[in-house]
Amino acid sequence: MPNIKLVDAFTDFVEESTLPYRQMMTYYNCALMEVETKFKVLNEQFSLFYDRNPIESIHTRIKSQSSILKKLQKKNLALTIPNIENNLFDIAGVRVVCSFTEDIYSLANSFLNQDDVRLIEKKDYIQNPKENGYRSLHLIVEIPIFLSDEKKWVKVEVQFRTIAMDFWASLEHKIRYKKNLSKERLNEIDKELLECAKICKTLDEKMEEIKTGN
Ligand code: 0O2
Repeated sequence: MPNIKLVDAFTDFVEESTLPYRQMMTYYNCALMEVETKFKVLNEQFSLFYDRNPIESIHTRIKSQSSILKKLQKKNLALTIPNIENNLFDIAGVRVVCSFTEDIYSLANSFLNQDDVRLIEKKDYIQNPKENGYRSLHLIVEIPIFLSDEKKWVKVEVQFRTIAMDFWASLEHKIRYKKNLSKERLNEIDKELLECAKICKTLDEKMEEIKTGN
């Protein structure tokens, strides 16, 4: 159920700044198309050389209005277009779900080696998982989009996960945000989810071993 006050605040803001807001969102959408195409190209080339596709699926999304507002509030920032552009780097998000952990690093390297991709930040939650067990490789990059009369650099967050990492993260999100759970039950759930994250890690390692024959 969306938070009505947040939705109202955003509706007022969009109405007051219709054109700049639509322009900003169009830039993020164009950047998503560019990045998605880059990964589709890499997937094709990889399958030519190795006879298999390293990418299972690619998802793109624009951050929801209520998430944008919540994140600005968390950072104590007012709802303005410059605040969104200069402080929120995950408005445009791409999730690349890969077959094997090794594929994540090969794809990330090939992507970052492209001369029109600027790395802004890298968080490796595969090498250093979050305390709750979350694993994924996050990159914040800037890529150019070519408009009729200018070139504009736009930030995009790319999350790389294996199928097992994605399975865990998707279900964790659903389970953790279930309402009306007692503190004791939440603690139990945390422990059980951490256990599941370890099982997913073992599965990824086992699959990698089977693939390489070691
Ligand atoms: P949504 O719905 O994807 O937009 P920062 O962005 O640097 O200010 P933050 O938000 O801690 O700080 O960044 P981080 O750690 O890179 O995580 C951002 C995103 O990663 C989240 O987006 C989730 O998509 C995913 N993520 C991070 N930790 C977890 C986790 O424990 N469980 C799951 N399921 N996903 C996680 P948002 O903004 O939360 O939401």
